[in-house]
Amino acid sequence: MDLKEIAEKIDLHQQNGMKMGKITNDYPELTVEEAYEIQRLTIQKNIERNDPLIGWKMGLTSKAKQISMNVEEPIYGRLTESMELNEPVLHVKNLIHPKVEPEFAFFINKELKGSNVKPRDVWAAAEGVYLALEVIDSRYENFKFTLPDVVADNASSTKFVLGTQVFSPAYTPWDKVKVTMLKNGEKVQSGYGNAVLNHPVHSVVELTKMINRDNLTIKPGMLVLVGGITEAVSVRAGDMLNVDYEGLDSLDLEVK
Ligand code: 0L1
Ligand code: MG
Repeated sequence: MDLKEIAEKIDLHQQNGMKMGKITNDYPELTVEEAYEIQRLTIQKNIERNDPLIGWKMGLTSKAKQISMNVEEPIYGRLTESMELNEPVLHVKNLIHPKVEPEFAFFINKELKGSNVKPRDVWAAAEGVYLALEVIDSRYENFKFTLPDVVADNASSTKFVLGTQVFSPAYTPWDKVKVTMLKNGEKVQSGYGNAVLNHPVHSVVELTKMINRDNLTIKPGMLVLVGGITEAVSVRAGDMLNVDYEGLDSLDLEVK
């Protein structure tokens, strides 16, 4: 199995929004560790195209998603500059079957590293929290995959957009924030921040520990998308999303 060759194939499909068969159809023995190496090699191609790494995302952070995939820990993906939308408009032309989920994004401005990191270390390193919408778009047919497949495909990362306002990490109990998503004026999802590993801060703790296995750290200036607060909602051209984060602000996303 040539991990570099697999990474090249995934990169091609990510860049062109083309669906593909599961990697594990061809390589059923693919391990999660090898899949993270494929992810790293794939994102290395973005970096070589002047699309730098700007942060990390956590996925499978809700108990419901972990049970549905029969896993006991979340997964992570890598965020590059081209994934960030500069305005709340999503163009779906080069996407396959996009879904949107409400999240928080922690802006980390002090290095986080090691296997013993605690919530208070994250609070000391987090300069701000943004309200965020993540667009996921698995490259696999019908959004169906095994754990190594989705890890290799960068945890379905595609696009994200942040709210304009930054919030102090300290004053808001992020686990208690109620989030309601409307699609074309109809309520489609709602949830609380505690859907993310009981408290979103735990997601940054877990990420730090997980990447430490490969001697990686969260560098100052990086963003961390902590995981979906509700189920992800499918979107298509013409849709309008309005997401209310009770007591904080609301985000809109126009789909074109
Ligand atoms: O951001 C996420 O939680 C997605 C993780 C990968 C699983 C999926 O694509 O649903
Ligand atoms: Mg997500």
